[in-house]
Amino acid sequence: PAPTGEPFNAAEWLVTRHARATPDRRAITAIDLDGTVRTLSYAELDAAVTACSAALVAAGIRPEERLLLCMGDCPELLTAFLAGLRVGAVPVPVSTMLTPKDIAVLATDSRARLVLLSAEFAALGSAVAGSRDLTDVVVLTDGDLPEVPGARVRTWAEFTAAGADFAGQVAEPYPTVADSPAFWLYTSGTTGTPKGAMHRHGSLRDTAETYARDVLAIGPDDVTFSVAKFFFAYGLGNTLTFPFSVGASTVLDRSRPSPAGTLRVLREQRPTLFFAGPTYYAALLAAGLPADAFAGVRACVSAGEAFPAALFERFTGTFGVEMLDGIGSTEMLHIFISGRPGRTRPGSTGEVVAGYEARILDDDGQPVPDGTPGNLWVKGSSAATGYWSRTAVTRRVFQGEWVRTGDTYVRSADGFYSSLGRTDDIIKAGGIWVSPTEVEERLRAHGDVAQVVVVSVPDETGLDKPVACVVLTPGAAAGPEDLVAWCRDGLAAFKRPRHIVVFDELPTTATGKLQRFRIRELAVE
Ligand code: 3SK
Repeated sequence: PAPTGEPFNAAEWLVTRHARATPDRRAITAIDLDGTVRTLSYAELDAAVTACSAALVAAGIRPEERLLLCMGDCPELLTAFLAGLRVGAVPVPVSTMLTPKDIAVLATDSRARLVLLSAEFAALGSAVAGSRDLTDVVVLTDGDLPEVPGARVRTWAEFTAAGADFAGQVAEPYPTVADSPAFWLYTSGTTGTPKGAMHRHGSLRDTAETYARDVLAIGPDDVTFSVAKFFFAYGLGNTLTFPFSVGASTVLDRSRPSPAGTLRVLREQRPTLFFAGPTYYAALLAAGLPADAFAGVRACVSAGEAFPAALFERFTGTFGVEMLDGIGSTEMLHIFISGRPGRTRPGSTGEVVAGYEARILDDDGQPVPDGTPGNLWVKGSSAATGYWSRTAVTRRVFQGEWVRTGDTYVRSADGFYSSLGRTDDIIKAGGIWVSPTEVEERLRAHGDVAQVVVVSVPDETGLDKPVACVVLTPGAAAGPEDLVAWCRDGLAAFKRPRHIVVFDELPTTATGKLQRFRIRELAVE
């Protein structure tokens, strides 16, 4: 019997149908770490995806088994992701900014069968050793391979060559339907424990239609470039789903984002749609890019954190480019409230994207009138089906068709939504979640720290950054710089507090609970 539901395989939809219709059209322009540029047509990408699919089958990967991808943005990352979809497996792209310990947690939690690393992250191989379900590690390298006891370790070339005899088995994609499990993206919560948001094949098409087609009016001649990397939900849509939904092309840059590198991409690759977050737009302004840097870009898109009005106006005033702010989430896969071309308002995220519904509720779940802040909830078909193995938190966040965003918002009478920050204590810095609990735990492990609270404090451009408010132990020798360095060593670097504020004592309630809101006010002063 056929599987229930509309047959739909996202890899087939994103690549194979274009490889048939427009085989020679460019799909990817890839800039490697040494600056060399490679291009792939749709036909070449499709062939690479088919070869990788065969290699997955040869490795014994079964539908719905997880493939952990920890790789810089390069053609093989997109190839492996698409091949996973093609064979019905579940690729899990993970952050390249995490520590080996963090990656080991994700390999174990996801029960990954296969881990794929690009050369610059090869050392993570030893971190995933001992992960219970792991059988294979593949490294995109011509050089040395890491030792991973208990797993077969191969280069990308060895892995794909082993698929040669299995091509016949992947001539057709695995018969997924729109509702089939497709891929997971991890997100962290207030406690720092990562949650794997599980997404369906159909959701990729849904975000392409609601946002890329209806808001961006993307077409085959567009060229996308996303500073946000592929492992973010935001980057995945910008880099892969949106351009490939219409047979357009994407620019991949494997290196760490820098204003000089971005200027080179703008000049040499001429993207028409540019995606980043407010912290990066502020860095581009501060770097003094020439006023015509965005001359070839028809729209810049921003997401990840609220865009301060003054920064929005300075950026658009300096570069004369349209800026579309938006809010999405890992749970919703992409943007559901957005500015639209010709309809943006500085300081406001924008209007609800067609296909989604939003509502603002008070703490009792009752709708609040326009102009009154409340909790933002959203409904739309791209919502994740839940978090892997996390029932309690899934039930709190996914309630029927509605998803709790955790953001406090206010709606104007004419339908524009503005962010007032997070409803919980979690911090978003540079568009990336930082759990205050995790940073506090690290600081508490330092012998000179008696008490600590980590809060978000706006910097000079109005963008939130983590700041640690500490009480030191009597006779403590460590200074603020030592404590920042302590965090940089023990945590992923992006989680480190940008400042340490030393207090004699931290304010508490009558019952002795730390008053986070008051501590935040004091830290701002
Ligand atoms: O943070 C956001 O606003 C966002 C946007 C698109 C996709 C995913 C995310 C988290």
